[in-house]
Amino acid sequence: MAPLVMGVLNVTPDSFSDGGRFVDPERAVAHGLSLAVDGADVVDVGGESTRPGAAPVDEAEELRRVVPVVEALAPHVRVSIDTTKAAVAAAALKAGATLVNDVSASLYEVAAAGGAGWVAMHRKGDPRSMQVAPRYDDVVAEVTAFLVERAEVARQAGVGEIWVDPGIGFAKLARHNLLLLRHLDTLVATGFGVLVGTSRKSFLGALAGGTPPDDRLEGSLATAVVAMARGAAMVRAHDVAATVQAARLVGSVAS
Ligand code: HH2
Repeated sequence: MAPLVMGVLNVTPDSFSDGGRFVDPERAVAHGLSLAVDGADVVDVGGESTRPGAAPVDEAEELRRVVPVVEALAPHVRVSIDTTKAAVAAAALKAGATLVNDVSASLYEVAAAGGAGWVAMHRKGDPRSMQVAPRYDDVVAEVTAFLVERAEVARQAGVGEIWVDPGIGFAKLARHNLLLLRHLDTLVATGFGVLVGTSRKSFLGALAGGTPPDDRLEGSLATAVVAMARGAAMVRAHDVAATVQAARLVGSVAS
């Protein structure tokens, strides 16, 4: 079976690659629908940027950004809500989302209460501090242990669909990201579904000699293919049509 593709829809003024393009709800909904047409299995709606250095958004503003967009998209495509706030996750589930994409790895109770799936992502610190000298003795072992612990807690709390995500670019240097991709089999071996998001991230720009976010398609696809070939069951991407093609190819080779 082909790995799934989660399409990114940032309803924010300041996301690192598509910030400001979809703040208007009508444009956001239109883009979400186009991601579905392009083959996204899930559209991931976010109202707060997690990029390094991003300023926090207050709850009322985040609700105002995401709820109408989730409501409009949910009848047409599976919607995940990318948030770290319990109230935003709960409101999005009420509006029709069925997956909580949680970069704080803390909202499993909201997912359990709403009968939704849950993504636990690894990071250290918050967006303001996370790229200040991240240090690991063994990044693969530390990230895996953290995610397994979170996933077990969520399972105990009654979450039926659990995904784990190594958090590429979140409190990680380029070499940490590469190690996590190289040894993704360790995370896959835990038995939890693995989600990976490398799309347009800055380590790809750095490795390719300084390309800006919109020019990182090749690196995004190459790393998505590596992740899928190593067992990731879902990848998170901005360039959905190209990533869906790559996912189908990986699926054909694997089966
Ligand atoms: N990356 C970003 C946001 N959410 N969620 C998961 N599960 N995994 C990721 O790797 C991940 C994520 C960052 O990308 P983006 O949404 O494009 O940017 P921003 O946070 O600036 O809105």
